[in-house]
Amino acid sequence: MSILSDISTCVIEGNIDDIKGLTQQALDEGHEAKEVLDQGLMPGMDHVGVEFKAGNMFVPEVLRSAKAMGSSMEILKPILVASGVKMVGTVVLGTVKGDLHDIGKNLVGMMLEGAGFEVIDLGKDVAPDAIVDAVKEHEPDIVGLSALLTTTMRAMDSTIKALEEAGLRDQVKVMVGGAPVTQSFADQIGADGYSSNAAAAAEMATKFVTT
Ligand code: B12
Repeated sequence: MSILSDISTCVIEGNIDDIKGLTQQALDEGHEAKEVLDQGLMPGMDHVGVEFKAGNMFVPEVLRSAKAMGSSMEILKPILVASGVKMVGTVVLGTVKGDLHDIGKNLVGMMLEGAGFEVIDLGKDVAPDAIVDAVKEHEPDIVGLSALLTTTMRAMDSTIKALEEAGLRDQVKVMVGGAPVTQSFADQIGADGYSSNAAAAAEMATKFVTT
């Protein structure tokens, strides 16, 4: 097996202990950082996405895979950035105001990074104005909003309205998610997309920037 498929296996198995060493070894052996990303990490994460969707992998395992991917990306990212490799797109991500749940949002962020996006994670309890400021500063392709409480879902609506008021709504796609959020709620507040899980969120984001 090649070192790149060993790296894929580390992602699939959530092998945080070995992936950094293998990533460094692959670079030392002359593989380009982009090659390690495209032929090592991405196929691993694609596999995880498929298995998660099929119900064969569960949240803790996906988190571990995403963490393994993140450890490798710590080594690759500075090289990719320095070599000018364009990320697929940029996403400003946050859990909305009043809401402190961030496990799902973090998972979405990791899957987006896995799909090649630069993720500006604003954290949790993020006010609409902070999203507006981040859109002005980072000019992302997509804004991702997470909410886990029926009481905080409304803050998604306020955030979209704040983007409209700032004249920024047409510049970004807004995708929403979190356990209480539904497609019909997303439609009602004028979001561009909704997905029920992190793998589908990354797929949707990719569609937003490629179509
Ligand atoms: C962990 C947890 C907490 C932790 C949060 C820790 C953390 N760092 O996140 C703590 C203990 C802090 C907490 C606090 C509270 N919680 Co709580 N919490 C949960 C719990 C058990 C799990 C949530 C979770 O992480 N799920 C796993 C993740 C992976 O799933 P997920 O978030 O849905 O994300 C997935 C998708 O929704 C989607 N997704 C998520 N975000 C996004 C964003 C985008 C853009 C997209 C496309 C997709 C997407 O992808 C993710 C991955 O597949 C749920 C119960 C449950 N089983 O859901 C209750 C729950 C959400 N909490 C609840 C409540 C009531 C509270 C409290 C009010 C309790 C209290 N009285 O203090 C506080 C509120 C604090 C606050 N202001 O936010 C209720 C909400 C009820 C409701 N209908 O509003 C729940 C449902 C429990 C219950 N049955 O009553 N909680």
